Amino acid sequence: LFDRAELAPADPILGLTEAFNADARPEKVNLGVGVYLGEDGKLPLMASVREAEERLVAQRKPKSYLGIDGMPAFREAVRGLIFGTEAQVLADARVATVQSLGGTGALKVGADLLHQLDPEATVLISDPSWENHRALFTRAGFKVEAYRYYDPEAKGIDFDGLLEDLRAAEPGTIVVLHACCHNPTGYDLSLEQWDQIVAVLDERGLVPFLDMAYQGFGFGIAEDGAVVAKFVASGQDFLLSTSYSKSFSLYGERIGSLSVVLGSADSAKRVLSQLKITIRTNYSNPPTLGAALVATVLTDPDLRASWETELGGMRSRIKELRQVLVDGLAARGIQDMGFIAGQLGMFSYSGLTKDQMVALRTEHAVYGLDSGRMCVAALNTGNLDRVAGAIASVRSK
Ligand code: PLP
Ligand code: TYF
Repeated sequence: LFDRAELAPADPILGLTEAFNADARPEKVNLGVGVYLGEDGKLPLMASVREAEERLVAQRKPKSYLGIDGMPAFREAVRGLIFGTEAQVLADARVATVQSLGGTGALKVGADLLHQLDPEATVLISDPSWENHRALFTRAGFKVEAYRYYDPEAKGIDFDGLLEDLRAAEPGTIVVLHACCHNPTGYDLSLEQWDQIVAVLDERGLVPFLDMAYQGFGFGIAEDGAVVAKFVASGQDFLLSTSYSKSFSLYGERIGSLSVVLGSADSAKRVLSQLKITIRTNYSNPPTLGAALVATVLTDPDLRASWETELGGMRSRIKELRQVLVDGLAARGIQDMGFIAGQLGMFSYSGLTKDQMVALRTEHAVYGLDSGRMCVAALNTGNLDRVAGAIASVRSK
């Protein structure tokens, strides 16, 4: 039987980290995986999260099972964060929300639900998108295609192409959209452009699946979440996956949520029952710690304020790092990479070619993706000069 198992290629992003770890050069820099690192080059434990964990440990609670859909206090808190505590759609009980194993788990539970309801539907993802979008929806049984998004000439979004591709999609097509901080390009739609997208999705009877993995890393928590309210206001059904991996620096706790917004409380009840079957037959119920930490931070006023300040600090530091990189490149005669400063979130689509990215890795021990994507959130004052020098060097060849 197992002779039939072929050797699968490594995940293009996580596989790079393995290569990085095996690299003996002390000056190496990992700009591959999307992880925010502090000035010391290490993964931060946020003070608000640490305090919440200390309080939880002090309680010495027994470790019972959670419900299939997760911790009620967590679901309540994140629904407030995503939709607004006073949102009418919540009061109307039109949202089905489950706790998930990170943003990835939310996408997979959502994909499984959709596949059960409409196995013939096509899924559209952005060109380019997070690598795992294609793999995950393909594995869930869907045919996956792409809509135009990035325009390399304009260093921005091909908005006309995007609209055209959405208008041409069959009704019932599932459209995966990055709510903010587009991975990998760093280019987001303006609010006016979102209005047009929301309208086209509605008119064409498409099924929006918003993926929000970086809330708070673009312009702010409320600003980055504004697109959610636009979808709610449009009255169409949609799915929303969220991740707290980055915004709470809780990568390994695997904490996220999936919400499905529907037209009636009855639909929400039926959909929730189906989501629970998907979860039950995969991993029964989710783990507790990440949910308890996020719920504690969001509901305690002091911890909440501290978390918002810390997240704001990460956001503004990334912006500074972008600018220092642009300045460092300019000082080395590279004048045409100023766009890095204006991109949003953790990533920069640098425009470097695959050959240049390989040269960065082999000659300079600077690891980024072959697509040219670099995680600017892993830069610090200690490695910025080297990275700028390395980019300038591969550009001059
Ligand atoms: N969606 C996007 C666009 C991402 O960049 C990520 C990154 O990790 C995820 C989903 C998955 O989030 P998580 O690590 O919480 O599973
Ligand atoms: O794009 C990234 O780097 C992050 C982290 O299979 C990640 O989203 C990368 C690959 C993967 C899971 C998470």
